[in-house]
Amino acid sequence: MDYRSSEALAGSEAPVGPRSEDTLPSSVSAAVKVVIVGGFGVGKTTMVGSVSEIRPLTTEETMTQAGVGVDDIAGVERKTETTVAMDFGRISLNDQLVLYLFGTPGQERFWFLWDGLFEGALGAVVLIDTRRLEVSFDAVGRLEERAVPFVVAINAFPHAPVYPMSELRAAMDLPDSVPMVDCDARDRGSSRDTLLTLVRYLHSLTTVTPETP
Ligand SMILES: Nc1nc2c(ncn2[C@@H]2O[C@H](COP(=O)(O)OP(=O)(O)OP(=O)(O)O)[C@@H](O)[C@H]2O)c(=O)[nH]1
Ligand SMILES: [Mg+2]
Repeated sequence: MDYRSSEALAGSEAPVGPRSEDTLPSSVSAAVKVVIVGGFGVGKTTMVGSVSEIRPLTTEETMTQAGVGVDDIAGVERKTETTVAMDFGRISLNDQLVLYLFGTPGQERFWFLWDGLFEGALGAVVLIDTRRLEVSFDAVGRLEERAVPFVVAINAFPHAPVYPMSELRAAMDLPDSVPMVDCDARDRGSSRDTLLTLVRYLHSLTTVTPETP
């Protein structure tokens, strides 16, 4: 697993000042803001952490008794930490294009932060867990309201039921134009492929189809 947590790095003897991987190559000509969204525990922090080439910023806090009766943890009872503000990471897809990744908090009590995080986003990845599809419905609704284009990534959890994509698409009421992909948020390559799917989709939306006379 290519996941680097802030905690692991905080204890290491990091040199002072920017590291070489923190500075952008001068060839970069486009930066795109992308949000990673979805319900509680679908793997947003994991995806930002696995794919980021810089040390990801995370705002994870330990889940405490205070959340009992407030937070819906059905299906993810073993989860011990949750994002309380945002995740942040960066990935260069090629010499020219860099994506800034913002992971949203999944707990309903923090959803008021979503609007700020969506500001200026050119696209989004909606992560879904097939055991709990409904937890990502609100994220899809908010993106549609704000006309932020998105792709849906089916995150592979153990023992999660496997459904044909057409059934998932119907269950989520997604138009055929919205790309759906399988992914494993823990895997850098798989997360990167998901982001590439999003970028290709965004590109296709900007390609003007000539009108037939
Ligand atoms: N098997 C498997 N486990 C995963 C995958 N992605 C995430 N996990 C695990 O699922 C748990 C939740 O992942 P997070 O990345 O914290 O989920 P999140 O969406 O950021 O959660 P919130 O911020 O609390 O909404 C963690 O224990 C991860 O290790 C995956 O693709 N496969
Ligand atoms: Mg998180």
